[in-house]
Amino acid sequence: MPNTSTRPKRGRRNRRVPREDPARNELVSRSLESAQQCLFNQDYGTAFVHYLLVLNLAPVLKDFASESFRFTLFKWADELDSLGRIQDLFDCYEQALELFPTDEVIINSMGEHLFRMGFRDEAAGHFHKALKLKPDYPEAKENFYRVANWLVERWHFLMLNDRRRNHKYQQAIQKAVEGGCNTVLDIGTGTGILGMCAKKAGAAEVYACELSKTMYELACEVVTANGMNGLIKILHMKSLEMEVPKDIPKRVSLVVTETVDAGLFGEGIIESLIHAWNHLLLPPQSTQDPSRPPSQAGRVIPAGATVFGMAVQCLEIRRHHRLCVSEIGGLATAAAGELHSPVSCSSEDDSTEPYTTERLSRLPGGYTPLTEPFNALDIDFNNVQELEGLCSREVSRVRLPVTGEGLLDALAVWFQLHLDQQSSLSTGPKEDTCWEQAIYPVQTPHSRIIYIRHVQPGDELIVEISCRDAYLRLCSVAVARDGRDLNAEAELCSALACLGTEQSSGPRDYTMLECAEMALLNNQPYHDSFRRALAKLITNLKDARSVQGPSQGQGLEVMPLTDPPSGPMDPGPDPFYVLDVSEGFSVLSLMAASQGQVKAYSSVEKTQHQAVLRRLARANGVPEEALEFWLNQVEDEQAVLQRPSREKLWSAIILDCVETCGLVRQKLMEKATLARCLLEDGGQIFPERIVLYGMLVESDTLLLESAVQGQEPTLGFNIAPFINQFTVPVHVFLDLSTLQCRHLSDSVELFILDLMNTNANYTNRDVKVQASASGRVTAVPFWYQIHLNEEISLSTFNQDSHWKQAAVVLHQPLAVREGDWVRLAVTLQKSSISISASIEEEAGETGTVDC
Ligand code: 44T
Repeated sequence: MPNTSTRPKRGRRNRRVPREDPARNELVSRSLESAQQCLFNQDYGTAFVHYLLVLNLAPVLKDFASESFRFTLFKWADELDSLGRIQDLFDCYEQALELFPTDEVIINSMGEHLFRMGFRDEAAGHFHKALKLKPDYPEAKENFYRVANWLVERWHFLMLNDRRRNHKYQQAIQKAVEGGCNTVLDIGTGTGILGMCAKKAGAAEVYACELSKTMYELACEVVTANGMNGLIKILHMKSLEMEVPKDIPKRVSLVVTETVDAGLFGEGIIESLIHAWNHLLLPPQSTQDPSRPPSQAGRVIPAGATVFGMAVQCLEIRRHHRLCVSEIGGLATAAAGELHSPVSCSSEDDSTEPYTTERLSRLPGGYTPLTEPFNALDIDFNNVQELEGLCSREVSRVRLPVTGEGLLDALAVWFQLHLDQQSSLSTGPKEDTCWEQAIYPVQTPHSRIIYIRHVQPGDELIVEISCRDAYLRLCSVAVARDGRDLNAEAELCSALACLGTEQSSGPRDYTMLECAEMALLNNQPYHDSFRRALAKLITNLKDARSVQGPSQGQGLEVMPLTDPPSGPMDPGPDPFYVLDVSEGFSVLSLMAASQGQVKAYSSVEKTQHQAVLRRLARANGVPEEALEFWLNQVEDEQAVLQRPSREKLWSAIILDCVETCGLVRQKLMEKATLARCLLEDGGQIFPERIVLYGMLVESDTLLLESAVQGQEPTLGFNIAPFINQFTVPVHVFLDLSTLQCRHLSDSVELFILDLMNTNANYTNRDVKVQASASGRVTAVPFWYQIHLNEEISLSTFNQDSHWKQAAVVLHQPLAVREGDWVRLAVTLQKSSISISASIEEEAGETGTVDC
């Protein structure tokens, strides 16, 4: 080692400098003192500047001061955030990362700020980096898992695992390239698979574009790993921004693309292809001059598509898109007015989407076809005039014979993608396909029209098909029975009935609710359970007050449950304070207020939603002052959990503990701990306890949705290790009742979360469960029993539930034989669950708890 004597010395001398410089040392120690003093005084901005100075001058102090430095940074960043000083906030993080470039806590925290500000990709990049630095860091893990779905949507796994689809595309591309199309552009390349097919088929030049940054980076990695670096030019841009010769040297002879969603046009394929024909593709093969060689003509794979539609009855769709109940937890709902889901085709409103997507075959409760499938549209992607004419086309009307009896809930849409003359892919509900169908729910129109929804064979359904703003729109506009338009008649009757009433003036307002909020409103067992549990609590508290005497409450007399408190002039008995901190729209506060002698606070934020609650309160005889909006009262949203007033405590706090997707809500236990301190004696948190249940299953579907299964499905290309970095072990939004799987055990209690005694909780638990059949355990689906009190509980795995279920997909499938005992090591850190499974040699008791 010839040079070691000189180089380290220089380093050592450099490092010694600060120690040898008393003035510098003095500055460091004074700044450190000031930093600590400022920190003590909660002057985080100044403390941060002092710490920066100290650590830049004396890096040896990094270990000593890192904790306080981080604390200061986070506090200062929160202040900057609330002041809207975003640039300053990120400058602070940059400075902190110069000092601590591999500090996963700082990186993760910066990600959280980025995320809150809507920079999802950047945020996810930070969570990913923090996790790479410390794979077991629970905060980063939880954050990364929550955003991975947005970075790389789960359907990428499904599409890549779909051998048939990959094979058909490959065949069509190979045929086109061998037929002479030797310059190729792959629009929306994803992982690069179609571009690689073209190259492998022998195309001379292959270009690919991808608008998502994460997918673009993945495509670059994949192409390199498959030895095609430099052979495929990948551009990180939307195809609409591409120009010849700036981005590609000349027009290409083949565009390949699969930029289609369940509704065919939702990824903008019409616009992309019009642009491609006008700017990126050679002119099409013309009928006048068929002699032009394929290398001199342009074409597109897929060549076109046929869209199908079908009217269906489906309770699951209905309860997510319209209010189906006239009473919720004792409250009449009529006064709520028109409630709409954000999916509506008839609406002129930009805030709604024309369709949602579902896999019809997996909808709990199934569906009933009300018509035969009908041909809604044919489109030729090789005909630019047709593409351009699509949006200006007249709205077409079709009359469809009704073939089944039932309630018209939705129009379902799917398509056949014609790759070329010979080969096509179908996304239909009866196909063995990974595709979902587009669902156009039939909404109650905004006007007074009473829409006839009950149809029967012999009726005719009139459906309008249009293509406004390049979205395919299907709208059922009328039902004809015996040749008469039933809706027009109903409208006329309704108009007559409303004549002279205020309703007849102009269209009525409506309020938008998310699909999950709508399903929650329709969930009667949920509201009835809360109503009973609240009534019980209030009765108990009243009893307790009457025993304790007037010192505890001003009024002694116990009011009947249904009686509202007396008017504002009469102070009446001291009310019970109830706080509902449910996320989104919730009527629980109103239900509490309707019990009488209750002052309820709702955390509903949207003014429109508050207005609905006020209308419902008025119509249900709840005095105005019995319901207040908590977020209007507290200045800081983060400080939602406070006492109702300085001298009062809450009788009940309602916490929203399980998200619709099937996961425990983030920071639930922290909230419960805080809530516990704000309760009066005998007060309660709802729910008081939640119990997690799970079971062993063998499900290939879950595997296919979570990771690319080797090289075989992807035409031999090496893609899996790259995209699988975005695998998330917990699957959300599952419909467990219709998931294709084999049950390999009974359900078993996995975990208990005690919200009334947060100290009683643990983070790890070993559970033993016996296999009831032989097979491969690939996943552990889980759900919750939510205990409002000792007697009343709700399951999140139930037909009326607005909740979906979730599942942990095991890292490696576990082979079991019937009768084997399986040990599940369950961990709940923060709010994220992880489970590993192993065969237990000896049978034993369930539930070893490790605190
Ligand atoms: N999902 C289907 C839709 N892109 C597929 O960024 C089927 C959904 C689906 N890039 C369940 C099952 C399934 N220029 O990475 C994306 C996207 C990109 C573009 C450049 C453009 N003009 C575009 C337009 C889109 O293309 C990639 C594929 S889009 C495919 C959508 C399995 N749920």
